[in-house]
Amino acid sequence: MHVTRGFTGRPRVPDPGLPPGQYDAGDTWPVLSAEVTPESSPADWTFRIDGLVAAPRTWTWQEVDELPASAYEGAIHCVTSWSKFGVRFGGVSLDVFLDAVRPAESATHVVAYSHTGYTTNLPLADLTGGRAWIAREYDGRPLDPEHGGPARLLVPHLYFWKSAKWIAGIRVLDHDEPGFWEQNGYHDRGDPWEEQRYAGD
Ligand SMILES: Nc1nc2c(c(=O)[nH]1)N[C@H]1C(S)=C(S)[C@@H](COP(=O)(O)O)O[C@H]1N2
Ligand SMILES: [Mo]
Repeated sequence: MHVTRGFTGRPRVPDPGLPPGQYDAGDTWPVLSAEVTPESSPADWTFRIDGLVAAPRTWTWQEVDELPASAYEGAIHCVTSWSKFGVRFGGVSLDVFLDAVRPAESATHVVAYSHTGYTTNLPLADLTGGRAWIAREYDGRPLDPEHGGPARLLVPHLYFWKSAKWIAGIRVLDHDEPGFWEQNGYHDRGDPWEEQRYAGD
């Protein structure tokens, strides 16, 4: 009997963990950087939250060591269409930092910025509820410099461009202020499940 190829084997059902238009990059982890990887060590790294907060503050690496650590295990989704499953980041939840600085009632958005000058904007709500981290470890090891080490923002429920590498700080605002990619045609929020890739999607 003749069997047409393509009708045998596993049906091509999309992976339920894969957002629309994404593919599984498997074990690879592409590096996407607009900047040259900076030389930055834990000794000179700092993280600041200011803007519309009651108690603006800067943390050193050692001060972050004192905060309760938590992990993210799951997937990340890049707008260039690769997704990576089974990633394991260690860090500190943004909830811990935001509780310390106390955002004003009027606060609605943030701009996250890197030590290199990269910026990305997010609704403040996307940084709360145990969904965002200052990540310092990957697979139990220090985060590689090319992946944003010593520390990066990690917001895995949004496209990965929101996860600013070499994170330096977060400015809390009462309005939305588009960041680097958002000023260059990318979507303001970037929800991979809604396929919010470009402005207007
Ligand atoms: N500082 C900085 N952060 C950044 C970027 C960048 O160019 N500079 N690229 C973003 C994009 S588009 C993606 S997909 C991820 C890539 O992270 P990776 O290189 O660890 O895969 O970082 C995001 N954060
Ligand atoms: Mo990306």
